[in-house]
Amino acid sequence: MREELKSILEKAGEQLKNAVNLSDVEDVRVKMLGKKSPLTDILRSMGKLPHEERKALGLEANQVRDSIEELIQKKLAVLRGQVRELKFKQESVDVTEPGITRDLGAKHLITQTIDCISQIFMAMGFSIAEGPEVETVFNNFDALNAPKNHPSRDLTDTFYITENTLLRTQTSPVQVRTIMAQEPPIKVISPGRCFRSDSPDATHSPMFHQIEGLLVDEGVTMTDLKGTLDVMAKELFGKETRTKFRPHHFPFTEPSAEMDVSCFKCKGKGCNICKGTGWIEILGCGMVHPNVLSVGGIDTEKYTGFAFGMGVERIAMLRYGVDDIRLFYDNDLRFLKQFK
Ligand code: 2NM
Repeated sequence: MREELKSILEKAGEQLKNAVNLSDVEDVRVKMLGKKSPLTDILRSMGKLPHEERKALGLEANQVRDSIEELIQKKLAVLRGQVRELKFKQESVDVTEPGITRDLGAKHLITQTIDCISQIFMAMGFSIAEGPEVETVFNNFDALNAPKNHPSRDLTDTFYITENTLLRTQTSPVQVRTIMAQEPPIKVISPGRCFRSDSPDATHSPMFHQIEGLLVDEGVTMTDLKGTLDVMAKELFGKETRTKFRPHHFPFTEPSAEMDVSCFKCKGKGCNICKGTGWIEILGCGMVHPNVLSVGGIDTEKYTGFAFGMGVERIAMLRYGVDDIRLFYDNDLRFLKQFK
């Protein structure tokens, strides 16, 4: 029987060596340690043996059983390791493989320009005010001190919806709403879409964007206006940019001015961008007319204010070297993708 035990252990070792998966190992366990295995037969038949022999053989049979169990556990560990490794291989990602590049969208050039200018003014403490694109004639013209016969009111220049409503021709009606709703100090800018009945050409579009600004407080003067807009010009076109104010006329400001910046391309020497003058006109501005402040019930003896307005498209064209305003609205991806 000792021989038999030895051969059982050898057989189990042999079979385990040939096992290739977990179920093979389970088969070996049933065959070699199960109820119908030769080893169980031996253990069962030992009852008939004399006491001493039974003890010695029992010990050996148990050792064989433990050894087989140990071999099974070792084999299981090896197989489970192989299974895990296979799974790792199947699930692993080759990080050196080239990625799938997706065509990302981007903000429109006009939106980028508005964001940039808004950022400059927000850094100086201005907040953003918005209003409707369909406005009242009162907010768009009357409240802004525009004479009843002012040419900008003409049907040929303005898109009227009814006798009393129109598509705003500037974003100043937003400042009018602000004046009527708030007490000084007021410090807002209003970026937004405007409409004028213009035939499209390289510099005109019937839909365009403006950013206007308004500051009302005690003791506000023209120097505050010049200082604020000079900061903006330097942020927008570079630290070395100089500014110059020329007298002008608007119904809603008195005095009024236009601001030029020194040409960022030729630094003032004269080139194609500044048409040889060294200067580029970028906005209109002035001290808010008392008639406008009065619309909001603001005490014009106590408060003064400055205001300014600029065309976003014009600034975007200068900044990005675009020579035709229509390119912004053609939705040609070959143009739009250049500025991602
Ligand atoms: C400009 C030029 C000068 C302006 C005035 C106002 C208001 F509502 F406060 F009176 N908002 N914007 C203004 C002043 C706009 O655009 C060329």
